[in-house]
Amino acid sequence: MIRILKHLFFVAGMAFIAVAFTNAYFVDQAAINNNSFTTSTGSASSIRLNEIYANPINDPPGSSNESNGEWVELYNNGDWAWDVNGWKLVDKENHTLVINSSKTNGPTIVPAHGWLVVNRNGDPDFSLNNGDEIIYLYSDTMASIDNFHYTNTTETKSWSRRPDGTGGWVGNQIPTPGATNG
Ligand SMILES: [Ca+2]
Ligand SMILES: [Ca+2]
Repeated sequence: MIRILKHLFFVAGMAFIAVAFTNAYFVDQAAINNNSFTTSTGSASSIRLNEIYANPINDPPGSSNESNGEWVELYNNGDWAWDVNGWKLVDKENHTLVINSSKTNGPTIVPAHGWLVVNRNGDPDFSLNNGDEIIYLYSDTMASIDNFHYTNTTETKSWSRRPDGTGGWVGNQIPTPGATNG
């Protein structure tokens, strides 16, 4: 009888250990799967230049000052929000605008499948030429993310990717800062 009880305890113990290992395996697999999911969908390369508003009405009217009206919209193709604090916009003359809350007028997060507007906000160096211009987007570590070259603009109209984030660039668009293009 004692032998049978010992045998039963042994079997129950082995079963308990087996279940414990199985659970551990599934937990690890979930962690691994989750990790690879994060890596494949949360990427700086998901961020794109999406809309450029280079030719606003002069402020004040009659002047040539556009430093408070120009902006660049970013779009996030990914499934995870991305913080672009410290990222840089660089123009053809190699002038840099550092993206921070003073340029986004708030958080510096580009939501998943969402937009973030970066305003020039009076920056004295960086500018969006109304004629020939190349705008480059760099990460905070100066990784090249995206760029766009245009040769002309129309006052109060924008250059826009259509559709957002993935499409080609189209000029003479009605501006849609922080919202879908077109
Ligand atoms: Ca301009
Ligand atoms: Ca837009």
